[in-house]
Amino acid sequence: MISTNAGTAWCLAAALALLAGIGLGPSRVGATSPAAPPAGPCRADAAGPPGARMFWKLDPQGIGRVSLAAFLAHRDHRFESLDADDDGRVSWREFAARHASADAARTKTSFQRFDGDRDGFITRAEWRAGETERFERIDADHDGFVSRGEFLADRRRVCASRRVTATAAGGG
Ligand SMILES: [Ca+2]
Ligand SMILES: [Ca+2]
Repeated sequence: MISTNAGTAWCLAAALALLAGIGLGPSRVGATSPAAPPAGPCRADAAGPPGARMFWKLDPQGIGRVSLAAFLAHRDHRFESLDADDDGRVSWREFAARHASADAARTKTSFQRFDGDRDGFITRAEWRAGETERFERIDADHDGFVSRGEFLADRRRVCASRRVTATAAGGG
């Protein structure tokens, strides 16, 4: 009985720590980051969503790192949600439909990166190859795991490059 209570207490503590980590806890973060990135669709600061929330989806138990297998399992769900007609491959139409609010050129580039043989469809094998490549790029220390820090660092890089692209495209 005692050990069950202790376990419950530990879980609560872990949950609270997790909440603090994703920016829902005490507002320590606001005080220490005067130069927080501007709010927008691509916020990826280490403290707040969506970067931390994305990692939390990969690592719901709060272990702090994700294996390739776990990463691919998570990304398989994404593939299945993109494959609207359930034929086992993602067409350009299906892909574009789910990225309607994103920048069109970037969506095209992203699709082509996955569509290795350029036949206009992303197969599951192509998808996994692309996601494996992505995992390996994020895993900066090459220990076979993507840590929370590595993941957030990658989000910051991606967002920074998007801002540069947006400036180049719209800044005239
Ligand atoms: Ca399909
Ligand atoms: Ca790593």
